Amino acid sequence: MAFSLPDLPYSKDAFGETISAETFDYHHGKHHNAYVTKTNDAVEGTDLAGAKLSEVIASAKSQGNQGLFNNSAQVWNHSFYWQCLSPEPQIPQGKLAAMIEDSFGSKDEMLEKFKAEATGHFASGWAWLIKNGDNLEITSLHDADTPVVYDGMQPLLTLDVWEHAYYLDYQNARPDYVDALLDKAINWEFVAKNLDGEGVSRADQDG
Ligand code: MN3
Repeated sequence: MAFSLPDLPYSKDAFGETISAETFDYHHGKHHNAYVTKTNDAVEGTDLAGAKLSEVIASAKSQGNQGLFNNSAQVWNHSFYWQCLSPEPQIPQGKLAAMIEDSFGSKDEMLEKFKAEATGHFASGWAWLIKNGDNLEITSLHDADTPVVYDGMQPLLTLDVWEHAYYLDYQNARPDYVDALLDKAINWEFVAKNLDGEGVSRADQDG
């Protein structure tokens, strides 16, 4: 067995101009797929062959294997990101809505903070809404770095802020991409599900 490229949970043209089919062709079909291929090539014939994706990421980190860490973490990050998107606009409901109010004051304040983090993050990386104990927090991580390897960072929601995530549709206008997705393309049902602390498992896979 080896890792595989997960199918998108919607059709590539489901988001119209917000995220074009061409972006999915490249971002999912080329970039994400390349991370899968490179991870498989790196673990083949090693004692990590057959390990779960999350185990490969943690092992690469502890061994200081930056190449394997980058590729395997990007497999997980993208697998999680696709699930954070919904072609049908949603709003946070129930327990998630209450926790957002407790942690940020209001949904709008949370979205403003998330936007500031995502647009202000220098160069490539990922913006995150995470659960830390009973609090929700917003942060960002550089390059391929991932909540998978941090205690106290239970992943709820991410936006990819690498240029390849938005360049075809928004060119260099990262704020427009972040605005558009936060406004009409977030799967808040998926975000709410991750309040159980099992978010890492939702983008994990067997090797
Ligand atoms: Mn990406």
